[in-house]
Amino acid sequence: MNEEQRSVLLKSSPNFPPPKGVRLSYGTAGFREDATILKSTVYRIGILAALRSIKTQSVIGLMITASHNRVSDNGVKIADPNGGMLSQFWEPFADSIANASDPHQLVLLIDDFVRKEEISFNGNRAAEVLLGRDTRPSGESLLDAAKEGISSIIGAVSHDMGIVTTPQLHWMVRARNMGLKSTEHDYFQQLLQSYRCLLDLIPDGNKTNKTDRLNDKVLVDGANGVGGDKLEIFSEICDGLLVEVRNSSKGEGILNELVGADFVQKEKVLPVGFGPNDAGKRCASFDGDADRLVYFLVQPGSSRIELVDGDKILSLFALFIKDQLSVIKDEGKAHNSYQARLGIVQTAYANGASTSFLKNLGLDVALTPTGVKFLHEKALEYDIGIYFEANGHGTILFSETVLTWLEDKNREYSSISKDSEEQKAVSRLLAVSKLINQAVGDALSGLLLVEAVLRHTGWSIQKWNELYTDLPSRQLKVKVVDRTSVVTANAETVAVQPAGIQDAIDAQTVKYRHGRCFIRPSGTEDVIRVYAEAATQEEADSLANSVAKIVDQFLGSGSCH
Ligand code: 16G
Ligand code: MG
Repeated sequence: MNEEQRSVLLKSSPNFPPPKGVRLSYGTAGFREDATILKSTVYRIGILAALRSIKTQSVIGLMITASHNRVSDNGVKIADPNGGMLSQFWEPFADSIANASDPHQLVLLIDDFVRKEEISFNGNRAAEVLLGRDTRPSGESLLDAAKEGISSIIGAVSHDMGIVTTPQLHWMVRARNMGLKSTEHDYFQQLLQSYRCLLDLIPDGNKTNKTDRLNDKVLVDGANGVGGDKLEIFSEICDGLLVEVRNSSKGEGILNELVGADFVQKEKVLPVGFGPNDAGKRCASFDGDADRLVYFLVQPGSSRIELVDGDKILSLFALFIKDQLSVIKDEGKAHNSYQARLGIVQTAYANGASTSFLKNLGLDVALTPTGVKFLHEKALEYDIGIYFEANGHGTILFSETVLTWLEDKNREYSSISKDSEEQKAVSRLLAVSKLINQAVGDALSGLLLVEAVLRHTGWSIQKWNELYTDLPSRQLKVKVVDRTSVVTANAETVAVQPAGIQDAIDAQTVKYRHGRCFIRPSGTEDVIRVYAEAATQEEADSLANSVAKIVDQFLGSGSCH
């Protein structure tokens, strides 16, 4: 780093002093804190984004959001050149600069890192960062801090994409780096065309007339955030989609307060804006930055809901993709030995009933630790990798190889068997690869794919929900002195530290029918999480409680929730 660069950094950084007495951490998905203490962090992550852009010689994304957290929080995360999460190798650098106590220490850390990573400032290669933010009121001033950080790296420029969903920003970064059209308009057009393509290919027997469809709209809870707003814009240009958005950011409600995918999934109660009149209807919920999607059904005469979670969405998608692949496979056997490898990726939180269902379909199911970056990485190992967390984060990834194969097949069928079932299956899979966000899980595109698949199969949400019955489960969190003293292995299914704790957990678990239980340190809160599953709700509750007590005994005093 030359003198000029050093002095630019030394000049701007004193305007962004770090908060005192707080240890900041990039965590599972970026920094998240009370918005009032985040300016210095966002400024510093702006610097990181510019450096990452120089290093990768690509466009990088910087998103200001705290997802499903309360409105007074905010956060910042980075989208890498392929539209995925920031490389884990850069996370320690993010942590260290966020916590640098003064400008000199900050510049020292940057200098060191730049040298180690061999980031070259020569050649005037400009860094380019796309900026996005959700609807939080604190977003605007944090955006300014990000811009300051970016522009304190000489030659770096930022482009403000405005208020967007997290997946939109990831999509834009990926598209830019692939040399594709990358505006919000382009995003909507891609969704529109691929969604229409899937509707055009619905088997004749399942095509519904317009009157039937009018009675079959999907009701969407937008968490009082950006996702509902974008869905409203989209539904205006998409006449094939019948949707009623509730809880958009323009209403009176507060972001994520008693609404949104996280609330619905964790509490299993109706979000604000939904009531008894919605009983039996197909409802969906986004989280605050629209990268999570769950569906639900309103129970007659009750505030409880029947949750149709990420596992069920995954199962619906897996069935659909598997069916399409089987049509193509049969045709191709004689002269083409290629078989697309379809893989499913879940975490230990996936309901055991979903995993059994998927395995019974003959599918390959892999488990990874919690957090999109782990699932995404694993899904990339397949030709078509479908990943979902139960909480509604997920997408379907198509490899270059499978896309080329599908394009070839499409050409082949066009000349020998146009409009055959085989060609339709190929076209459907190509449409899915364009509809579903290839960068990261996306509630809006996920919703469109669910809607298209339900219309394709002619299924109601009730029928979909009956694919399998969830095993009763319970999640608890236990406050402990030091959550890092729990170390897990085998995709968080085994606690290897503290010594002896897993044996104690196992001794409880075996007492319960269909018992399954694991503990893990949260990546976003200072707690140990407990997950338990068993044949009845009482048993799941009892197992979770007894394991929470074990955690408390092993890890010192705390309280269970
Ligand atoms: C973050 C993760 C999510 C994970 C959750 C777990 C992303 C984009 N988000 O929200 O995947 O399920 O953290 O939280 O990776 P926990 O570690 O507090 O249980
Ligand atoms: Mg989110």
